[in-house]
Amino acid sequence: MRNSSFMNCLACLAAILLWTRCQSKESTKETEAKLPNIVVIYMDDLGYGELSAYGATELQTPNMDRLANEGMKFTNAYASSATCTPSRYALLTGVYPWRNENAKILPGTAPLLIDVDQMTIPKMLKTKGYHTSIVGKWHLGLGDGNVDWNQKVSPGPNEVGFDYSYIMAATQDRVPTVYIENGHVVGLEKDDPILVDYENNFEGEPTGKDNPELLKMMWHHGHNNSIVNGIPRIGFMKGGENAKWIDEDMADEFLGKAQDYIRGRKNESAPFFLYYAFQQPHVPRTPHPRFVGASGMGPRGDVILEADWCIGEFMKTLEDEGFLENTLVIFSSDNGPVLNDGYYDDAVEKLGNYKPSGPFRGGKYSLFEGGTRISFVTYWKGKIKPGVSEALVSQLDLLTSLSKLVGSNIATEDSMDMLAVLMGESTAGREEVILEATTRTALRSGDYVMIPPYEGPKINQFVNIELGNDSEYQLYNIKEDPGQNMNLASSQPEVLERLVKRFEELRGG
Ligand code: NG6
Ligand code: CA
Repeated sequence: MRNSSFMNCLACLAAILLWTRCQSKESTKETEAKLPNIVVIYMDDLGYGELSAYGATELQTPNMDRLANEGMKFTNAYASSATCTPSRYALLTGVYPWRNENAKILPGTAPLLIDVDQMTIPKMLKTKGYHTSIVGKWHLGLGDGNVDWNQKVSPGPNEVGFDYSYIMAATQDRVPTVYIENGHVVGLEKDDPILVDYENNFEGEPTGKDNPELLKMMWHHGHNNSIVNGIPRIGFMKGGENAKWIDEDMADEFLGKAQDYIRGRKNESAPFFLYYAFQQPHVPRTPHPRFVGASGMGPRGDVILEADWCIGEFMKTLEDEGFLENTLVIFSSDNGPVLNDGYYDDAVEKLGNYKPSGPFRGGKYSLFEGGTRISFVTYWKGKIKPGVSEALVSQLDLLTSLSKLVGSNIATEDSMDMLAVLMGESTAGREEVILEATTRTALRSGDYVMIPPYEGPKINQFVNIELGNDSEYQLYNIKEDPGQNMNLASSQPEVLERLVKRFEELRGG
């Protein structure tokens, strides 16, 4: 009798313990469930003025517009650099690219630029239980600089925080022209290994330079090495026939992978992070036949419409899977626009009155505003009220701001907590930010931009873009003079002196 009541008691105790454990498990699950999913949609070379929501008159971008008009549209937001690799490095790590001397446009054979011990957005999110993924353009180097593309390619995105990766290694115009899924070249056949070299061609292989008769797209400058799908590329590649991507299918391929990823998260309790890095409108511009001629502006306009369509389809998937109200979507671009970036594709000829940089001077590669001032939108249905924000923000700030959003205290020195600003709850943006273009830097402070003297050409003749170089200091009030036409360096010497001093402090530190 006594024995059995003791047993009863024990059973009771066990039940209570079990119940409390379940309860606490439930409550962790609940807190986890409250963390939002996060999607970063990142365009490649899309200028400030290319969304109708940002003033484009010749192109209609209804899906990008929907994000901008139903979310918070930023008019004073910057990419961290006027080219791709440094911008992407800063976006993911929250570190200014000029702190890392290797953060410049990388060849397809470059080693991984991000240190495997370095903090990144996906790593930070993983400390809070996120599942993380990248689909699209990487361009941050892979491996140790001596990659065998026929083995697992590592370290890469999976070693710096991404649980899943489906990427192109560098750019659409650089070899290797293959997709890589979690370190493995997709579709590679054992008896047709891939060889890649950026210095020397492989014997007997045709090139854009020597075999123009094989080309369906002509090169203008650079881009005259190996030919893939009739398009001459940067770098030499041999083999891997079955693995080579079809350029015109790339948008659909990445969209499909992004959608598959979202659908696969449906029955998972962990929140997710997706970095969806588009390849458009970077060269070579290869719209799917569905979009050929759609813009009336040639392939460059067509691929922007194609990307816009992809964004619409992607957002539909988020909605269909029930994620829309619990997902923060951030839309932006890695650097400003360029028309002729190395191929003859009518981008210049069919431009008409269209202004890819919007009201700004310069474009990709430039220290003028057109290089780094980009469209930047935060969208979260039911959470972020539609509006326009003039607050100064940088893509650098995402790491610390998202960290705040998910209740982590991870932060970097360069990345500022702009969460309230991104959520549209505050207009208190940054006071200053350093701008970068191909290793040259300038300072934006308040309404002013100061560009120190730089040697070198004023214009890059190939791409026909003003680079911002001058033998004198340049000072502009970009609120009053967004086109940077009036150099105030001599009429406002006190402002110039203050900005130069601050710039030197920041750069020296
Ligand atoms: C340049 C290429 C340009 C583009 C750029 C990278 C030449 C002459 N030009 O070197 O076409 O590929 O690199 O663009 O090769 S980015 O957006 O990825 O930074
Ligand atoms: Ca780019």
